[in-house]
Amino acid sequence: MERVSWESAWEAWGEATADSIEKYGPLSLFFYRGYGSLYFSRNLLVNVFAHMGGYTATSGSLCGAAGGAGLRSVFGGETPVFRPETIGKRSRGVLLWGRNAIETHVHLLPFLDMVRKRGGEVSALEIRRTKTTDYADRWWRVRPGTDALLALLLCRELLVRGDAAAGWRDHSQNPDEFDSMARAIDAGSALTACGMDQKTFDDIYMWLLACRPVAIYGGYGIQRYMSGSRTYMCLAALSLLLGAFAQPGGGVVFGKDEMAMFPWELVRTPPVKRLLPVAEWHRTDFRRPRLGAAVFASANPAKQGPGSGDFAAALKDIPFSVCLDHFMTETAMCCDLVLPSASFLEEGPDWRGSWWHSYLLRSVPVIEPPGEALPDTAIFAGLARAVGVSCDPVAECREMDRRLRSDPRLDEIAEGIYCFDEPDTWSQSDRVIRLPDKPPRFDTPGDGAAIRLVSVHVADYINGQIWGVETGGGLPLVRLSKDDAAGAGVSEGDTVRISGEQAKGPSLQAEVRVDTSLGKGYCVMRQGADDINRLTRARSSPGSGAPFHESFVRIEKMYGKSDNSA
Ligand SMILES: Nc1nc2c(c(=O)[nH]1)N[C@H]1C(S)=C(S)[C@@H](COP(=O)(O)OP(=O)(O)OC[C@H]3O[C@@H](n4cnc5c(=O)[nH]c(N)nc54)[C@H](O)[C@@H]3O)O[C@H]1N2
Ligand SMILES: Nc1nc2c(c(=O)[nH]1)N[C@H]1C(S)=C(S)[C@@H](COP(=O)(O)OP(=O)(O)OC[C@H]3O[C@@H](n4cnc5c(=O)[nH]c(N)nc54)[C@H](O)[C@@H]3O)O[C@H]1N2
Ligand SMILES: [Mo]
Repeated sequence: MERVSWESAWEAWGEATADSIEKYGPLSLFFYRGYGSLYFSRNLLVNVFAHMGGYTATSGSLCGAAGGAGLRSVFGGETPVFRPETIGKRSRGVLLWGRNAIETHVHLLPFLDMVRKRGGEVSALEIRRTKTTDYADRWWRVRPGTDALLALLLCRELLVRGDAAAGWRDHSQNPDEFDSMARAIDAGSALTACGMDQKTFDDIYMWLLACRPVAIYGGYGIQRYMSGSRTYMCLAALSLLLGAFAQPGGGVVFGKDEMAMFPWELVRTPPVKRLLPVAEWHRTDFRRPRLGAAVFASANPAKQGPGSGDFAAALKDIPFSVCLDHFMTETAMCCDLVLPSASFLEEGPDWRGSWWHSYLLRSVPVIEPPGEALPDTAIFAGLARAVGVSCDPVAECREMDRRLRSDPRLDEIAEGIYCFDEPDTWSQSDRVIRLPDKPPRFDTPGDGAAIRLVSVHVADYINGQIWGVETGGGLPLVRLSKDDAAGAGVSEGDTVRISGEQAKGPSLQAEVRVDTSLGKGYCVMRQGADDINRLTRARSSPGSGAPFHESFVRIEKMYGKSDNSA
């Protein structure tokens, strides 16, 4: 890396951009934007490319795209809203369905306390013991990737026993279709596929009946499977049968549109545009027609994207690449030009919505950016100048600020804090939704040598960011059930090699923890650990999601614990 001035950086970037357009057309400009920053102004950056004739961007997300798509398909394209206040005031039961709230979403705790103070209960459905299962009043274990099936089995039971909420049919476009589909499921083999015994199933069922209205608080892990969007459709169906829309406090909670109040009219429609699925854009077949200049902003796909081992090679095929970040990330290391971005405290006025509450924040700079760092809007304004297009994201951001400040729907309740009256979709008594019409495909657990790799979020990291976190310098840990540890001939403390499905594929070393709370056939590691995404497969699930957990690995012993210490 060589230090350059801003002027020469913009000049090089501008030249590469103009060159790419001339040789391969505007679709050769690639903009990969992640969620490192949720500032509204980030939506305006593409205007610079729209002025140049078009661009290629990514579809979906590495995060909640699959689940979100499932819920939108049920709600006719709309993202449903479930306000946390409704949980606190109205829900009697909260089922944390694969949501490790105590680890990743502690701001939910005051609302869970409110539920408990009113005599309600909190339960969890998990594939392992977590801080959240310890916190919950009770928890049940399900086999990874079978939640859609379990939800449908619960629907079937409600229908067969006549326990479904009165009037549920009035809230559905296709009640008959759903009813016969659910009843047709073979309960015995489906329960085996879910890795559950009848007693556990009955316990969940009775809890749901006793704790209505139930907020099913879904997680992100449960949608990192090929069935991810279907899982959320089935959770919505279960909520409906339990009485959602009849009484506030029941429904599915899973993020919401944090850009709901953004003035979308400020985003220019490009003459041409192409979307590549975010989880596998770097596969060769997706890069035709070719990409000539790529920009990565607020994202670290070289570490956080599935199949990350192929990222560097894909970039070698792109003549010019740029990364905007605060840090020298794995992605930045692969790029030709690295541009220092100001952080959220150093820029603005800018705005943010939220994926869970209904407030907007207007943020102003409180400190100067260090060194020569600039806000992303100013960095893109420099590119526009270098290419000679008249587009200024800094001015557009000011216009956005002006519009939002004068938006009559927003009420400033404290300095920089605005609230708006966001309707709670699940509490609307006139709602009609579309239920899933096909059962999820399911297999019965086999005893293949390869086991599923599930990676989970942890409080110590912020996604892929572990700057400043003490990792101890040791090997990453891999958690295995007793059976799988015995099957691989390893025990607690051993060092193992974990390799992907293909022979000679990438591998990494890890230290074994035997976790008696796990079922057979899967292992658990922390997401954000170095190289873990070399083992995950780059493919897309419906809704352009990233099914990280549909990856299988082989585990071989390298050294025993005592060899290690010796
Ligand atoms: N401190 C901190 N907070 C964070 C983050 C962070 O990195 N650090 N990341 C943020 C982001 S971007 C996200 S998306 C969220 C993620 O928040 P969560 O959804 O809570 O996190 P995950 O670990 O992805 O998944 C939650 C749980 O799902 C379980 N699970 C996996 N597969 C299955 C399954 O098939 N069925 C069931 N029932 N359970 C399953 C896992 O064991 C895991 O405990 O957290 C956010 N909050
Ligand atoms: N194996 C596995 N992989 C996963 C997951 C998993 O569970 N398992 N979880 C997935 C999930 S849920 C998510 S959300 C993704 C996260 O994937 P990414 O969004 O790619 O990951 P981050 O590490 O959060 O990277 C965001 C980057 O943005 C930078 N940044 C922050 N603010 C700004 C800004 O204002 N401007 C600019 N230019 N940069 C900024 C940060 O420094 C950081 O480097 O990871 C996914 N990857
Ligand atoms: Mo995420």
